[in-house]
Amino acid sequence: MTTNQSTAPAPGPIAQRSTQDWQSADAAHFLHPFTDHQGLAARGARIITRADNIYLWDSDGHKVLDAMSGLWCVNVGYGQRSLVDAATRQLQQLPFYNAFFQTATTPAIELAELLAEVSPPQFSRVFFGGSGSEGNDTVVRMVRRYWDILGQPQRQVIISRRNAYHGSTMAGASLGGMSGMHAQGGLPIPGIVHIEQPCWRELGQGMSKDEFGLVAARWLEDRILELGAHNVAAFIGEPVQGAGGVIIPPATYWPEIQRICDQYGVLVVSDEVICGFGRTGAWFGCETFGFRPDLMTFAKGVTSGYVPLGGVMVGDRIARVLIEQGGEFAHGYTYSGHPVACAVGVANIRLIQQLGLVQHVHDDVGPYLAQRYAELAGHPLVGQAETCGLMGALQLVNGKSRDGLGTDFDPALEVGMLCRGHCFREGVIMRAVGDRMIIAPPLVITRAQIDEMVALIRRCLDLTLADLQARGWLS
Ligand code: PXG
Repeated sequence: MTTNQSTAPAPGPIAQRSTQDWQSADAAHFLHPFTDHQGLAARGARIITRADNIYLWDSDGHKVLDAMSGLWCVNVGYGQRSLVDAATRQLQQLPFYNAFFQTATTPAIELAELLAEVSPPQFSRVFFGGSGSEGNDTVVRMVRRYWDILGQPQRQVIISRRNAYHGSTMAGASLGGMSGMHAQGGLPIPGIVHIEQPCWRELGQGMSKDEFGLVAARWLEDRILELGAHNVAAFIGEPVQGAGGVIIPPATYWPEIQRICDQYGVLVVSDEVICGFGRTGAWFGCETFGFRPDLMTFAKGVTSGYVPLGGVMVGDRIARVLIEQGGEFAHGYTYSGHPVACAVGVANIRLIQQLGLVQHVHDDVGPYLAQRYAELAGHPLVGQAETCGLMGALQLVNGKSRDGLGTDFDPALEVGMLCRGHCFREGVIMRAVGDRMIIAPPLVITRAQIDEMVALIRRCLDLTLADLQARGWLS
């Protein structure tokens, strides 16, 4: 072939293929992530065909409010022209070049500079990858390399938490604390251990939230002492656990974690893949929760999901050692610093700055969501309603109208999934983590759109309640 023109027949426009046709081709060829394919084939995938602002449309023209920002990533909302233009310009000028052999591209340099500007002051350098999982793989190799250079090669162990999510690669899934993931593929890899999560609802009964925050942080100290501080390389955590169900730690937790890590010389890694880029009402979640990490993993919101990009912000303490004493760090990806992804990252961060989205979450829509969620706490199915910035969780419980508190449903009933089904049909996307209904809408959402979203959520809670009543599952 001497031509770059494809000889394959062009796929027909969307209108020429029915939803059913897409669904059967999907079932025949596409293995989806985290999916039971027999169940999917029986129901058929929902085919999403376009989006604008905070709304999606499927192949049947059904409009839905995307209260999950795609997958916690479309921070600036859909249809932002400046991101599309940045990608188009870069694709035309230089679609790819690598950063391995004494070369760099201008978008990667520009994004590195901009990330240093918006990150906390200890960060002036970045290592790029293609996703959050790759970022966390980089973290594991980098912290072990750091201690090795410093003559402490036995400092290998990384401490994480049960019910954490840090990705799906071997290192990412090992750092994560999902037992279902560990069971598949012989994980965790050696040198990764887990402590309990700072979930007050599950583990803090009988204590105030602040008391529990200190207790939960001291589980880290206990584990460091058990392992021997000289063996512990780092502690990693999401400021707020996202995929684990929007678990918001007590205010006392992170400062105490920082104190403990400082005392024992353990590095602190903040996984900002969900919390970064304005989600909590600050540029990064560590700023909201008052700690000072040595490394920050990022992905998702760095490009608002328009193209894949991730990486690690490397604190000066680590960068200095790697650069001045380490020689070559034998690590990197073909797409480390991909010019198109980085050009979109630059346009995305500039847009967040121009629109003042971090302030918008902090001062306006974050507090407004908190207020509207506090009202939802009165719903007979809702045992707890919590928010942090533009993340929210509603815990569904049984029998609240009987005793005012309620109890958890039998997990086998999959009440969360029932509610999620009502949500999609009614036109709002929420995630169900067990019976915890979670949201993380685009940061561009307005107060009026929050009202619209909360009205839809309330309606879905009502429908779920009626459904449970009809099935005789309420006590
Ligand atoms: N860290 C955190 C905190 C994440 O939330 C990753 C790392 C991995 O990023 P990549 O780009 O490799 O996927 C994530 C990803 C869910 C869900 O169901 C959440 C994620 C991914 C897929 C599903 O909530 N978060």
